[in-house]
Amino acid sequence: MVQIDQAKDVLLLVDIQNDFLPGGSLAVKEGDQIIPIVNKLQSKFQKIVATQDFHPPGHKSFAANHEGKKIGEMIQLDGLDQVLWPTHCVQGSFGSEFSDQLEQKNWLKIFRKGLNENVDSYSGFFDNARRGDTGLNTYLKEIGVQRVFVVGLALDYCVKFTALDSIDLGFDTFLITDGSRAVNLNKNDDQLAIEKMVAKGINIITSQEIE
Ligand code: VGL
Ligand code: ZN
Repeated sequence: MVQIDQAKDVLLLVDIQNDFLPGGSLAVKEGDQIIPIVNKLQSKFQKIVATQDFHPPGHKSFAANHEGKKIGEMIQLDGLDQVLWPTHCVQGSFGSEFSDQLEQKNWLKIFRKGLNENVDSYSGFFDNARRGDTGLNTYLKEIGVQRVFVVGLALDYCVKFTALDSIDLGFDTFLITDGSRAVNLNKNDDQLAIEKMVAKGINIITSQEIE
């Protein structure tokens, strides 16, 4: 079992937004099933923060913004490999909002990402080029956080990159598997994501192990 220390532990909710839920434009299979689990977890933490994918309509990760390109195709964006996504989480749209089933009343702060249309931003800490910083690292350190517990969508993109940055930044990091689901553009992406996280020293646990 993992005992929560209210002073040092934070629950980090990654992109639990309508577009990543069934019916959304970039729906993650069974994404809605994490919500009751995440709500129950929230009752165990005093420190809770959330990230929000929040793109301008012209964001270059959208296939619709590249003539003749299809969803799932790879392009080069400022020297980085970029997979093209359906238009999602556009600033101000319903899809960009958090699920109304998600308890939101105890959140300390929301960190938005993906605002620069020229670079994608999977991690809640930095953009994919590692130029832009959301302020999440500084904030967590300011409030005394030492351990980060990550849940959300999608396991093989934003959850994975957020957890990898978290451990790199010196936080003892936990991925809560039943509080997360993967896109699985390629089957087994969820397994590969977990293997990568384990290799970096991230603890893989279930919500049942938290007391
Ligand atoms: C995400 C793809 C594009 C995510 C965000 O939240 O995992 N995936 N934008
Ligand atoms: Zn996005």
